[in-house]
Amino acid sequence: MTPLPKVCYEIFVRSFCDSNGDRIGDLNGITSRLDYLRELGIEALWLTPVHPSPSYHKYDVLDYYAIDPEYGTLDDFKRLLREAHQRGIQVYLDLIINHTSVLHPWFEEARQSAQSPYRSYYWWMNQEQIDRLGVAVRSQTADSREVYPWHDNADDPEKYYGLFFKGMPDLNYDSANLRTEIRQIMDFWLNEMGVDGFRLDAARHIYPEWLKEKNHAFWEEFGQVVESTRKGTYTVGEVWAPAQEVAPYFKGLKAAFHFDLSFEIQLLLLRGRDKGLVEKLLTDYTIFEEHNRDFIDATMLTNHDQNRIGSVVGGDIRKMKLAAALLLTLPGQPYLYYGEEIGMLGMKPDPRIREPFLWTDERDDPQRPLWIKPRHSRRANVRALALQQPDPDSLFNHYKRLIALRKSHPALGQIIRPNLAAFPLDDTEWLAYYRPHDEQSAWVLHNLSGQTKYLAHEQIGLEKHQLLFATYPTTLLRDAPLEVPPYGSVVLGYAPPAE
Ligand SMILES: [Ca+2]
Ligand SMILES: [Ca+2]
Repeated sequence: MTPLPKVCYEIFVRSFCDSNGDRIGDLNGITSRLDYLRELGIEALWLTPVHPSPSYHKYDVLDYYAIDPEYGTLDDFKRLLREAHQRGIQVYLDLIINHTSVLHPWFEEARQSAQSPYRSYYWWMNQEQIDRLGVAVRSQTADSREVYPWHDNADDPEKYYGLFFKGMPDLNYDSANLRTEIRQIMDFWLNEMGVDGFRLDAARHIYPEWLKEKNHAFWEEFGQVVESTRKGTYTVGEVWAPAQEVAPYFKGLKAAFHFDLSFEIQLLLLRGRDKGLVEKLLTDYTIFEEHNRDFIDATMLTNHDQNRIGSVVGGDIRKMKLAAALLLTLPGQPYLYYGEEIGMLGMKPDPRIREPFLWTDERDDPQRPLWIKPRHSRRANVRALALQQPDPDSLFNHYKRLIALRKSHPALGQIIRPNLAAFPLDDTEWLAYYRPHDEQSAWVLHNLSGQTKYLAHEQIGLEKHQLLFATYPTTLLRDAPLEVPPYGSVVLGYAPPAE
């Protein structure tokens, strides 16, 4: 079985790298940057949707068996996979099966007549049925602001359900034929194309709100189908909800994104004080474990639907370094969002958190996508990668060092059955925790404040330590207190006790 990647990377394909001069990021552009991703230490890629679609983000699919010509061809995709695999990088496909585009042939057929064989692929009701069920109006959720999810279909007496907006009709998994279609799509991508896993979009919405108790059974069956289609396939679900609601999805999906943690880390950085992050994580693990002891906690600072971490912390590179140190020393399977490693900035609306990657400082770097004129991540306020690579103090090299650290120390890189213990220090401007491991345990300390802080050796309480990592050069004299500059992090390794 393929090993579980220790550090993953989300690419918003349109904005990453252009290969053919149309200034739209594409698959060959990604392939041309695989050496960069390997240098950074990435072991898996999650690509945002690549199928033909009428939108710039492509989360409304027209054809599950093709690549949008803007991004390339199936052959380009195969080459990307081959080249990625040669570098020890897995590739996950973003599978959007909660809805299709309103222009997908299934829906175009379905909307023609109630007798269409595709009618049952979607949700249809007349106003009376909608009112009887009391589902005409929904409450907004973190991932959808749609309040009126029922949409008119010309002079059809029935409306169709589209949770996100009228351009994305929701699929109806009570249809056995639809389930067969999805099975064939998965088989194609796993066995004919050879992807390593799926990121499952909008997993918590697969059934509509009035039938949401059917969601968990759906994903359990899905998990079995994936496993029988190709054993060992990785799956990660987008369940944008509190941990309690995420937990049951681990019965069917191997991993789920930890949105709660993402927001806790952001709050921690804004407050400069810890309010029980480790305790919160330990509680979440207990909840997850009830459903699957081998759950994979997919962690991130932010993704393509959240304000970029660089902007959340007001563009302060020191706080971005602290954010990186938190993500990469806590348990879980971390996902970097492209450009985070060079300090890219971005605040909603959505296109503004998905701006082009800055490869070089050239005014008109031909590989830099230009589908949108950047407002946040401009050369004036984000140092391009080429400038950061030779600078040992750059954010990029900080990420690179942390990733290498995580990969080389089993205590830090453990994903299944997360090893974490609190290490209370009586001062909420510190965050300290312990990552126990048979080989070598690690002790992690973060200074959350804007002041240099000192910690006496007695407070660490353990004798045989070795400095594994420090954001800033740190003194570790036996007789002097540990000195940690503002927003600095320190990782110490402890050998197992001598027999
Ligand atoms: Ca292009
Ligand atoms: Ca749905």
